[in-house]
Amino acid sequence: MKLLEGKTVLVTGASTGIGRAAAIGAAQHGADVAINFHRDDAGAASCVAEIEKLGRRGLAVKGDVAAPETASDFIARAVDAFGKVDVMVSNAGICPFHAFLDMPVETFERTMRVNMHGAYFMVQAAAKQMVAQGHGGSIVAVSSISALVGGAYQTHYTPTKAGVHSLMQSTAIALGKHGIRCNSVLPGTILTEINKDDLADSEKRRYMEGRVPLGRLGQPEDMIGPIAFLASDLAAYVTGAALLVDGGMFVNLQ
Ligand code: NAD
Ligand code: RM4
Repeated sequence: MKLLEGKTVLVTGASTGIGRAAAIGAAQHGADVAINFHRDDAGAASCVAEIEKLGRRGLAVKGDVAAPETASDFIARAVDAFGKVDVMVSNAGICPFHAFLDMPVETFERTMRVNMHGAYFMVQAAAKQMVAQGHGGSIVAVSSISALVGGAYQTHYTPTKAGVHSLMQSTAIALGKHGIRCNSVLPGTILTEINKDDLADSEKRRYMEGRVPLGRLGQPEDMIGPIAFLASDLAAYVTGAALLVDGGMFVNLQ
């Protein structure tokens, strides 16, 4: 069953990981897809090639989400190419693991700017376009299980993920009258570039795996269904919600 037939889907940070899977997954579900990427030209080109192999139109637009003009440029380029924006998946993010007491100011500020400011600008730019179009839309933010629980080496990161989740709650209210739904997905631990070094520590990896009732860490493709569902008309009465996609990690106390 194709959930996104005829829709135009935009995904930020889609040259790798969850964003790439969400972009290719949207094409599998029948959408044309525009991706934002930061530096990885080859990754972006191969993501577009996968989208086109599926018979859908693809477009890659380079830009740093921390800069507000990246958002307006991304939306304008996508509208030029595909005529409209139906779905925004705000996914780009960083997590440079670091201890709290000696957190470098630059690391803290950059993490805030990419994860929180970046999501804010992208969501706002997409919403402006959707309001102008007049036929609603769907925004899905990639938050995290880390919106709900902490991490000793993530004191700069977890507040951004809680912030993104909160942003979806407030924009759901602000945009409801325009028929624009806003939800977040909360991935648990998904094997991507963002945690490659952290999980290279075999003890840490075994600990994280042991916390998951389904018995494995996630793959980027595990995020396709939940994101496509929230993006689609199947979720027509879902807004302001958050969907944990963590193999049960969050509820696993004892
Ligand atoms: P990833 O490193 O593969 O993907 C992050 C993407 O964001 C990369 O493509 C990167 O180039 C892009 N990006 C980084 N800074 C950017 C910038 N300034 N402008 C534009 N793009 C930028 O890792 P991922 O796990 O796929 O991460 C995607 C999202 O998922 C992040 O927001 C992350 O917080 C979230 N998340 C990941 C996990 C996990 O376990 N992997 C869990 C919860 C949430
Ligand atoms: C997630 C969660 C994961 C971690 C990534 C980087 O939000 O905390 O465990 O690997 O971030």
